Amino acid sequence: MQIVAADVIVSSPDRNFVTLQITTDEGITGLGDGTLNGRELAVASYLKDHVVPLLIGRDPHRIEDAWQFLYRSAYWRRGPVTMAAIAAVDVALWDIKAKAAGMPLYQLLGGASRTGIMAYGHASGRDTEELFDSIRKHLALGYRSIRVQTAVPGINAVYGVAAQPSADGTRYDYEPAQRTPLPAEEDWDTRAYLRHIPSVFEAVRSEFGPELPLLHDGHHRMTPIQAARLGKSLEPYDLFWLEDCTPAENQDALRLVRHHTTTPLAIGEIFNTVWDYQTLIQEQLIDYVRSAVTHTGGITALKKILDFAAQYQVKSGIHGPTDISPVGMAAALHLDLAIHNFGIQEYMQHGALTNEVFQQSFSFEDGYLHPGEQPGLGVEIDLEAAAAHPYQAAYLPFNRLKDGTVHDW
Ligand code: GCO
Ligand code: MG
Repeated sequence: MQIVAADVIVSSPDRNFVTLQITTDEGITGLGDGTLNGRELAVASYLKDHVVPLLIGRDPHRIEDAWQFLYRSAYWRRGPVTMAAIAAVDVALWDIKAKAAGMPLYQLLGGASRTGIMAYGHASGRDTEELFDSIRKHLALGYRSIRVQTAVPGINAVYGVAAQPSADGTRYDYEPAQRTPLPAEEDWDTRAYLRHIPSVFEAVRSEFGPELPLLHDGHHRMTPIQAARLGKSLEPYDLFWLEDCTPAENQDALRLVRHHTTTPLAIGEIFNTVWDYQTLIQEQLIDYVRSAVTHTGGITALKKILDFAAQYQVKSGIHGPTDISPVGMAAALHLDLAIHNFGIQEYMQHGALTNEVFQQSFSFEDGYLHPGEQPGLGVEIDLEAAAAHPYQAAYLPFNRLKDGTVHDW
């Protein structure tokens, strides 16, 4: 088999997506996701201008070789743009291989290790009442694990809270990237946040009881000692995990957090290779790997990271916000089903327009996802529907402190 074409499709149904479609001389096509929120066109150009010409004529079955070739021949290694582009190729090749084998992709990754994939959804509210309603709504949708984010008194707009006014005054509802010519400016106050959050979890536990797995995302905003304090103050509420408590470019920072708290820690949605995890995994400083297939060089690379993590009892918690396309989500679901050290899968749910562009065969029942039994990933793209929603510039927001200093968002 030979690759005869590779097309980069940038579409914006409910939001922007970068999709790679690889076509073979046998007529089998494969899809890969290269969406990098707020920087989509950089990946599209990397693929179109620098990668597609290298793919034509290659044997699509040689996935490991393609991965090593794209990673090493560029000379400039790692980084989110490069690794998202490699991921798009890698996942498209896995899709082709599984379609050629006539099997759902998870079968090629070792077969199912479980019957379903536990998923968590995003509940949020501006106050306790709204938060409780949101949790009840998620339970009614079938979620059995819930991430909890709330507004903080004294802060105007906080990451993760739907229904709050965003920086331009409209509702969030909750898609953080906004179709605006400039990134929206939000505000932040770590002391106010640290004072408020424990009371939120106390209220949620007393309303919903001790069983419900609860998660929380700190979104990179704390220093190590602040994160340590938060972890410690949340211990009575038995969190499933505290996510991205610090910006983890400096892996050593997590050692300090870990020494102070038994709250489980998850990190890595903005990491892109195993090298970002080396200390964190080897020293067991974290409990969950948050990387997406899409941002970590694809199934080939994320499977290796998770196999490495398994030696240290570190589990998966694959990133699944709306900026991972249905193609990237499907890739995650096949991996989730196959690996032994599965932890949980984030599942935020795409909008109706996105589901028109991407036909999917996964299911979500009683809190569990399953990728389905279609050969390959189980996702097809409707090119006409995609073309009807051309790219629209959109940016993630950013934060400033009260004195105007730019802070992590
Ligand atoms: C999460 C993430 C997302 C990111 C988004 C940025 O835990 O799902 O933090 O909400 O903010 O993916 O593109
Ligand atoms: Mg996160």
